[in-house]
Amino acid sequence: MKRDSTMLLIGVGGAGCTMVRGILSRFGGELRHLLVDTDAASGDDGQPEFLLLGAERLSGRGTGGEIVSARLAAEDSASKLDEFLAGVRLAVVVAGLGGGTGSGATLEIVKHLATHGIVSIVMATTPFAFEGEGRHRNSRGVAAMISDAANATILVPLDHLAGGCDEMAAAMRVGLDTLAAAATMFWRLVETPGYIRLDAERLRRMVQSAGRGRFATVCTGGPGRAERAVEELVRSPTLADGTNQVRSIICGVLAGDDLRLAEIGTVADGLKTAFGGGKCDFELATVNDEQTFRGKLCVVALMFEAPAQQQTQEKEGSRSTRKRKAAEDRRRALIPNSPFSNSAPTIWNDEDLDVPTYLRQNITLEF
Ligand SMILES: Nc1nc2c(ncn2[C@@H]2O[C@H](COP(=O)(O)OP(=O)(O)OP(=O)(O)O)[C@@H](O)[C@H]2O)c(=O)[nH]1
Ligand SMILES: [Mg+2]
Repeated sequence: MKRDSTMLLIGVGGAGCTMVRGILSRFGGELRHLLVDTDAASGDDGQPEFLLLGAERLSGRGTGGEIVSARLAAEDSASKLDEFLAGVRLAVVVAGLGGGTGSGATLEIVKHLATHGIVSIVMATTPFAFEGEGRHRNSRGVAAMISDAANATILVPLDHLAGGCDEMAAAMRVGLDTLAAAATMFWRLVETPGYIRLDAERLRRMVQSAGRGRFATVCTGGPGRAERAVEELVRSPTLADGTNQVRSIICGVLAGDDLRLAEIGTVADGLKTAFGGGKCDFELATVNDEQTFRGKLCVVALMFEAPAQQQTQEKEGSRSTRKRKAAEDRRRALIPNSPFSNSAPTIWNDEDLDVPTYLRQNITLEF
């Protein structure tokens, strides 16, 4: 394992560990990584880079879908996690949302990383439609919290990753495989750089305030391959998901020795025009690897919607509007005929000062 890298790949929960194994076998070389799970079975292949979360609390049996148990287990094991973090500056956390561990432990791990100044990017799947409401509830409940805690978050619905599969078994396999293949390409950009580099520190700076993201990869070949790559990316369901304007794009072009400058230009211009409205931060890196990409042109595109700082301000704005609205509703319920019922509340320390103290503090007055 490459211990001196400042970039660490962390797989959380059953699906997260499976994805990391998929990335390792595709990458083929040394890659700094860690598998974490509440289920001892994820470490069964004797990987030294395995951390069992909450061993005393859960006895290595997993959480049975309980997010709270996973959060507590991750908190119990925080100091053990530290043993794997020496020198790490950027962590890529992969998980499947929907169960207990991938959802709950990911949240706590990302918060813990932040206390060490480690920038985190979470790449997680959200459940297939057929998985049932319980798993969707788990996923929805935690996704916003993970987005708040991580520097950048890319959530990919499994339905988008394995949309073309009819059979359930194939869909399950293809879903995680597709994300692992995409993440491997991304890793190659940093670890096996070509003529235009994307080093870990540059990536860290871009990810630091990136916010919500989307992610897609394509591979084409033959004449017009660059144009076709752009067309396929424009049609990609995982990129069509966004709701806001794209603010920054990280684009990787992976090819053999026949990569032409004009092709790089076609891909860069095509993505900037299609997704960034021509004006967004754009970072491009290439990998030239004749053995792996002979005759192919693969493009990995990562797009982020808004700087985290700005998102936070927007969130703060809507949060204070919500708080004010809730205070007004509370006041109407407490003192329905008050002359203040329809005026703006005076909020101090989250308390509505227009409501008498004995009502705010639930004190019963005795006459
Ligand atoms: N495509 C695919 N998705 C999977 C697979 N295993 C899990 N997932 C996805 O990941 C989500 C979480 O499942 P797991 O990773 O098994 O759950 P966990 O994080 O280990 O959580 P607990 O076992 O409940 O503590 C599921 O709801 C699925 O959406 C798999 O083999 N293939
Ligand atoms: Mg599990």
